Amino acid sequence: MVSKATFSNLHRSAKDLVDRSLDRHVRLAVTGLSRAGKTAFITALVDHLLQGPVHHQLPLWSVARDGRFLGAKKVPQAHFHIPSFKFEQNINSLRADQPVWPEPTAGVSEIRLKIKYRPDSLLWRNLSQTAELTLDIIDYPGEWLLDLPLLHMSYEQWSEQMAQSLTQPGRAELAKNWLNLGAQLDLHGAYDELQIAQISQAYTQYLHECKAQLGLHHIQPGRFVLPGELAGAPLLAFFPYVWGEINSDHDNKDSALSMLSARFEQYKEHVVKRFYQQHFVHFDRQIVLLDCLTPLNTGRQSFEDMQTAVEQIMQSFQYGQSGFLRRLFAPKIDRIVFAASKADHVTPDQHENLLALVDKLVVNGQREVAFSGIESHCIALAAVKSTQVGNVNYQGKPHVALTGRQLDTSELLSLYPGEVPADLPQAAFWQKQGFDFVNFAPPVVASNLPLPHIRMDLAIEHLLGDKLL
Ligand SMILES: Nc1nc2c(ncn2[C@@H]2O[C@H](COP(=O)(O)OP(=O)(O)OP(=O)(O)O)[C@@H](O)[C@H]2O)c(=O)[nH]1
Ligand SMILES: [Mg+2]
Repeated sequence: MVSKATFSNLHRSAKDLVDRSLDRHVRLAVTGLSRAGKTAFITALVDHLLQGPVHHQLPLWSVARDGRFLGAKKVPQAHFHIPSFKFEQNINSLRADQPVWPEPTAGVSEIRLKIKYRPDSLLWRNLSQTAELTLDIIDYPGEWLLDLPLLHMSYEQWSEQMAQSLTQPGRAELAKNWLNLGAQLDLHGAYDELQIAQISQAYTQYLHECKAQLGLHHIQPGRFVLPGELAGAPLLAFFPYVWGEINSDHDNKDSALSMLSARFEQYKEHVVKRFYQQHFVHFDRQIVLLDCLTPLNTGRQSFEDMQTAVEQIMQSFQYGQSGFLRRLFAPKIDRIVFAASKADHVTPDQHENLLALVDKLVVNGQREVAFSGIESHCIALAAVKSTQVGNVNYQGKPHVALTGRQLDTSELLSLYPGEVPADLPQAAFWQKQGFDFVNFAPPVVASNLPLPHIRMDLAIEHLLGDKLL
């Protein structure tokens, strides 16, 4: 006889199965700061899935390892108003006779796949031989998450913070043109559209220079350097007032100050909030790609800036404690992967350190992320492995080294790039500056073979493994 408790267990597992059968749609968001490797990651991921189960190139993905992955196909995306991820263009570049990396991208885009697999559960097998998961992959710039703190700030507070940031090394020098132009502004006088547009352009130029010359990513407002479809809109024609105290007591509605504060408020409302409400709210899974190696190479300021940017990015996933965030959007993300990208730039003996470094970068924020009910994992990966590992003889002894085609010259190069610090680098690391980062061209891959990678399968397992049971 079936006891009451057993019956209730059976009932529950049957219900779980029905729920699971309905839960066959995942929106996977891929983000990271500029050049972190988002486009390469998505292109490689989609290519692996479209290649199907033939090559057994994904042993750490349980569904593929167990022989349950049956294949995938590209289907029309869900939202026709969102630009399509340019998969064909990107994969043609990577798989060309002389492969090149995909073009940089500036905004949000998406692609939809259907994955066919054989379910794991015995009970499921009785119900259906195969199942399908609809996977939407969304690419968006991590810089857009850096704007979140603006929502808590007034124009005055933001201006004060930006004035302080000018004291950081090298910034005031790059800001010279903007500072000179803005010094002529009569804040309480009637606003002059042309003058505001000119000073805004100079401010935007300054932000671009911070990115290009100082390797900085923590740039506000984020859309000024990555405007996407907002390029040229008056919504982006404002700047912080850094030429003295702001006294708004006796201000009038036609003043430059009123115009600047109004645009700042509209930016918060129509750009920052809208991104969370239209996009972020629908994400189920998230991978944040972190290129730790370029800032290690560029220097201390660039690395510390990335660290601040990462802390800032993590705030968007800390809604567990923030009533404000939960009111702004009803988040659903339940898993995040923090991935050190481009791991093929260091020798395998350094992968452990690279992983430890990512761990250290995110560890503080991770506690809050866990409090939001989000499971998180750290990994080190290469979307498209562009180097080979071998030995070179140096001073009569064999040393492990990487060989790849240098991006600029296309020439083969063997080098030992140096040691990755396993902890956030201290002063001594910067003094000896022992890291030698070289950009490599993508490898030449025969059209019938999968793209070589490092731990893409582990990334897929963390992001989707449980959705394909
Ligand atoms: N060696 C190696 N280099 C990589 C890999 N992924 C990306 N890169 C390098 O990093 C650059 C940027 O990669 P993208 O995928 O375009 O990065 P992104 O985050 O989409 O960049 P934006 O669109 O500009 O924000 C590439 O042009 C390559 O030089 C990788 O797996 N291995
Ligand atoms: Mg891109």
